[in-house]
Amino acid sequence: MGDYTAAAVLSIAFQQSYPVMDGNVKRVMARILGLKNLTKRNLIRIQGRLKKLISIEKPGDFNQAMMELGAKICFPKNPNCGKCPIQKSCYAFDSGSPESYPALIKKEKIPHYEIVAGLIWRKEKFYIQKRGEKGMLAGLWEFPGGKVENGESLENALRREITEECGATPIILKKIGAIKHAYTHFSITFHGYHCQENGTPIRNREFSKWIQPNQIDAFPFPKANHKLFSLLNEQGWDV
Ligand code: DGT
Repeated sequence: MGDYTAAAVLSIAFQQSYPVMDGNVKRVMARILGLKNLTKRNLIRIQGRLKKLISIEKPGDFNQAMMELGAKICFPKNPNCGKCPIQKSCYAFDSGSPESYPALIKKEKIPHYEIVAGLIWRKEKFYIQKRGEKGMLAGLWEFPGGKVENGESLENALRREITEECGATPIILKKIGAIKHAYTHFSITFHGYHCQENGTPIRNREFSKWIQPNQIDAFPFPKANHKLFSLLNEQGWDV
């Protein structure tokens, strides 16, 4: 049981003076005390203050009131200070800029890419290639493909990428599916396709192989590819 649930149960069901510290209560207290950042130290200060404030007779009511104050009046944006019963004891209200307490943590926006990649079949085998030893997903095996450019259709992007990488344009047979994956610095939607050679054999490179589905475990692939393998295991690998 987490601290939050434990405090809620102890105070509401057993009338014990444990202050609840959910997100709403932390915000309300940060505003009352004028705390800009919810650092560990400030959270300890908040807890200390709540322990002093909490009603001995009705700790459950106190906790519920604090949580509701946060949920119904002391909103993260546009708090309804006019309706707040403790407006007079609030540092943030006094400051004229209640929203600045606590300061909102700006989430860094990470880019999202649409990625297309193809399993190019030659009889019962498909083509894989090894990524370079430097950079993202270094040394892992992958299917030829890459990022879709602005305004480009998925299938055109797939034909373009494979032609660039393998020196031959494939025939696109069927879409396997799309899966989402988040890396630390960007996220992708990965569209996988069954493809086949179009007369011209695709160019083998130093680090490329033709393998069967039952060999995939022998080659390390990026996480996104494992999600694609799960799809293929469900729907069957054959086209
Ligand atoms: P770049 O173009 O310098 O950004 O180089 P890459 O290879 O990192 O990027 P690109 O354009 O090939 O984009 C593919 C992204 O998708 C890359 O971040 C790796 C990831 N990925 C995961 N699995 C696969 C796969 O099977 N094939 C391909 N081509 N990319 C995959």
